[in-house]
Amino acid sequence: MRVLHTSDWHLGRSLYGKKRYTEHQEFLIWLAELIDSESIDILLIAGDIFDTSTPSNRAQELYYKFLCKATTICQHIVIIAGNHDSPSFINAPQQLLKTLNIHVKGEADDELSDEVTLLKGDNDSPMAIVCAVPYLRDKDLRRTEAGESLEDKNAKLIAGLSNHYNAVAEAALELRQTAGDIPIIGMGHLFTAGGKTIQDDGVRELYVGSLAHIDTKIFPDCIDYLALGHLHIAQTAGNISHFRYSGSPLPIGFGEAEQDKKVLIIDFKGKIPQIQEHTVPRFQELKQIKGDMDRITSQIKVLANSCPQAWLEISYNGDQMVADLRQLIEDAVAGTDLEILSIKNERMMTRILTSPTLKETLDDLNVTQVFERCLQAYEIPEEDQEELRQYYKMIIADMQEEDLNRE
Ligand SMILES: [Mn+2]
Repeated sequence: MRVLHTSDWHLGRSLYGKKRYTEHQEFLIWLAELIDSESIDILLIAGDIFDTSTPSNRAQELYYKFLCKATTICQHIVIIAGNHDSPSFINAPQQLLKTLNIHVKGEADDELSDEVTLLKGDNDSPMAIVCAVPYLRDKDLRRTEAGESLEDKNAKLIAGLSNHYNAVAEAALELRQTAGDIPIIGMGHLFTAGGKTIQDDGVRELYVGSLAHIDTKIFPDCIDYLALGHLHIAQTAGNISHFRYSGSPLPIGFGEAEQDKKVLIIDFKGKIPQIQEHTVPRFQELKQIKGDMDRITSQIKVLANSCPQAWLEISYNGDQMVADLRQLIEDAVAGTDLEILSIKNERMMTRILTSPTLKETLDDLNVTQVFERCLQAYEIPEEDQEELRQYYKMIIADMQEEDLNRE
């Protein structure tokens, strides 16, 4: 039995306002061909299918067209929602998709055994048991009580996750008693302790500090392979070789641009998984250039030859103040197919951040920087700042967890 594990597609994502549907389309065509040529039986998608909880019609079209194709070339597809997905959106077509052997799990069920599915192959023979645990939201995991500390909250979150996975695993073991000695595959969308992230990937900022870091000990021993999503770099969880993040197939930001992106193919010999990584082609080159004006112009010349269609993120950090930076850079790319997505003047940024008298706009700052500015402006004592930062991150995380179109 062969399984393919992928996650974090973020369909509908744009980069500095530039839409990325073409890359996603090319990825999905490539993926369907791989599923076919590698004779995949089960496809697992471990969350963050979409970038937002209200995906555009075009993003939805990509998703459904892919599913329509994939269901003709593999036997089962199991999909869980991630923190970016709307649970109710993912669940809405559940009954219809079930008829095509596509199993979607948008949110935690009251009846946890409903997250456990026995997948059957030819002649109705049992192939695998999948524990499809979606991204678990705060409200799924704990009851809030007045006056509880951050430590109380984190301890409850971790206990809630651990209980959830244990209950699901128990249901899987019970099922295995009748189904025969087949693999138990876990799924999840969460940040495990020690996970690698990258600046500006939209994951890191939420977790720096003391938000719950989940030890892989919470996952029950009976899981033969754990297909995780959420982190964009392909990696093991807790150094356990059969607990894996596939990572995102496309670089979500320029920071990820130089990494090889992967999907994972797992062959089960009995219950033992053998894992191979498949590198995803780069459908769009993303290049970062950082330096003074000389370095920027010379790098542009190099890239115009070596990587002529690349999208560029340029940071100027030279000593001189350059007033017409944008114009100079636009002149340098004129006549090439290189496309500039972002120009950052780091010299200017540093001055803005240290000198509140200079004009600054919200375009120059991300939400974390805005909050830092508030801490300064209200002269919050140093010793109170860290706690406020943590509460702020919790509020941002809660806002991202709202399921706006549920009704
Ligand atoms: Mn995620």
